[in-house]
Amino acid sequence: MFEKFSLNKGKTAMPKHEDTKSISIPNHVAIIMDGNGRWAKKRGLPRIAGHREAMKTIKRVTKEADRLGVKVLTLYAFSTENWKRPKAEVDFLMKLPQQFLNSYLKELIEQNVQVKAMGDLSRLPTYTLSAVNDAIEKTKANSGLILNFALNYGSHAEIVQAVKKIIREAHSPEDISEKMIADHMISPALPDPDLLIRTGGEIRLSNFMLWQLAYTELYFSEEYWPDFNEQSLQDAVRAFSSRQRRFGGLAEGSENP
Ligand code: V07
Repeated sequence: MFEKFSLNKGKTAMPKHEDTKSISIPNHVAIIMDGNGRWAKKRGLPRIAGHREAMKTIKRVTKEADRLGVKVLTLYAFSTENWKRPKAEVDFLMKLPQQFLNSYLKELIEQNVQVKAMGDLSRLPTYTLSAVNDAIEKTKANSGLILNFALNYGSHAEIVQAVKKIIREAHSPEDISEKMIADHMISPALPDPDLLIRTGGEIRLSNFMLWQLAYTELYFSEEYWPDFNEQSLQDAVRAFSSRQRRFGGLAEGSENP
């Protein structure tokens, strides 16, 4: 279902824009968009108000990531653990892809953005799945930023699914390699993230892309996701860039692995 493509793998891009000319831009940025409920609570609003605001942030950050020259933006929209939330909240969340796309798909198409999704999409309600598939279909010929939504995604589930696939293909143990495991992941054939951002102040990965984050720079922000803006993304990219500069001379993992 997902096409393969090569994206300057392992290297980072030169920035598209003047104001970030001398910094190295991560090709693939993945984001755990946390703090939406707390953002709402702080304002005396219901949690769902935070989720709604979160969609505006996605729009803002997608534009800025594209402007900076990021090639892939992966967003953790719904985890396999999120089903445990109150039913009313889950029902609300499942309507968000459709709402988001109703308001923004036209703009995404104009921006040449390519929408993708990763996760166990088969468990999503039909209306959610059709909205997502429609966006994937309508943007598949676009050649700009890839906006990849992790939906009903969990890293452990992804690894279990990869192992099942490999066993079904009846490989012998000697054939198993890191590449084979990587090739059987459900995540589309994207390069591994160069930078992971988690907003909302928690310092953990919460079952997100564990295999793919092995060498990724991690950046944790105290800001709640609805407060995250263009400047916040630039700050994260600058932090990434200065780490690249400091460790750039060393082969990956050659020191303090
Ligand atoms: C969701 C807003 C972002 C913060 C995290 C939780 C709530 C956008 C989407 C989406 C997904 C697929 C797609 C287009 C948009 C989304 C869910 C939750 C379930 F093709 N935001 N968002 N999906 N939230």
